[in-house]
Amino acid sequence: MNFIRILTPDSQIFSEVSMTNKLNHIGIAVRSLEASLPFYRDVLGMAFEGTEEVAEQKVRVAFLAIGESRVELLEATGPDSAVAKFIEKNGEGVHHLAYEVDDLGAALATLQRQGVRLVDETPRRGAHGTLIAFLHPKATGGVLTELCQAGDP
Ligand code: CMX
Repeated sequence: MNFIRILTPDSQIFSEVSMTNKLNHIGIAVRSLEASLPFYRDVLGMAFEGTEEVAEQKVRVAFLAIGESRVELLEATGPDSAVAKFIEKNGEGVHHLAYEVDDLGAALATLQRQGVRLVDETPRRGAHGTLIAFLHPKATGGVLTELCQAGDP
C-alpha cells in the first residue's frame, strides 16, 4: 500500500492512501498500427510485446515496453470508435494516460465520493485481461485518464 503526504492550505500535514504510484501506459491514437509501429520498435528500439483487439473498446492495440511502463498504440476498428472520433477531431497523437491501481472498484468508489466525473462507473475489460475505467477529460484538466488493474498472471 502506498502513502502520500498532503499539505493542506493551513499547513497541516497528513497522510492518505495514494491511489497509484505507477504510470502503466501512454495511449497514442494512430491511423494504422502497421504504419506507426516501425518508429517505436525500430527507431526508438522499444520491445514490441504484440497486438490485441479490444472489442469492447472498438480498438486494436500494440504494446511496446519502456522501463516499467508501456506505449499503447491505438487503432480504431470502426468509425464509431472513440479513437476514430479523436483522430477525426485532433489527428494522430497522445490520447490518454493510464495509471495502475491495486483495486479498481475501490478507486472508482473513492473518486465518486469526491465527485470526480467518470466515463465508466464500473470496471470494463481492457487488453491483457486487465480491468479498466476512464475518468472524463472534463474532470482532469483535458487529459483523458484511465485507471487499470492488472489481470490474473
Ligand atoms: N483527450 C482529451 N479530451 C478528449 C478526448 C481525449 N482523448 N476525447 C474527447 N475529448 C474531449 C473532446 O475534445 C470534447 O471537448 P470539447 O467539448 O471541449 O470539444 C469532449 O471531450 C467531448 O468529446 P466528443 O468528441 O464529443 O466525444 P464524446 O463525448 O462522445 O466522448 C469521451 C468523449 C472521452 C467520453 C470518449 O472518448 C470515451 O468514452 N473515452 C473512453 C474510452 C476510450 O477512449 N477508449 C479507447 C481506448 C481503449 C483502450 O485503451 O483500451
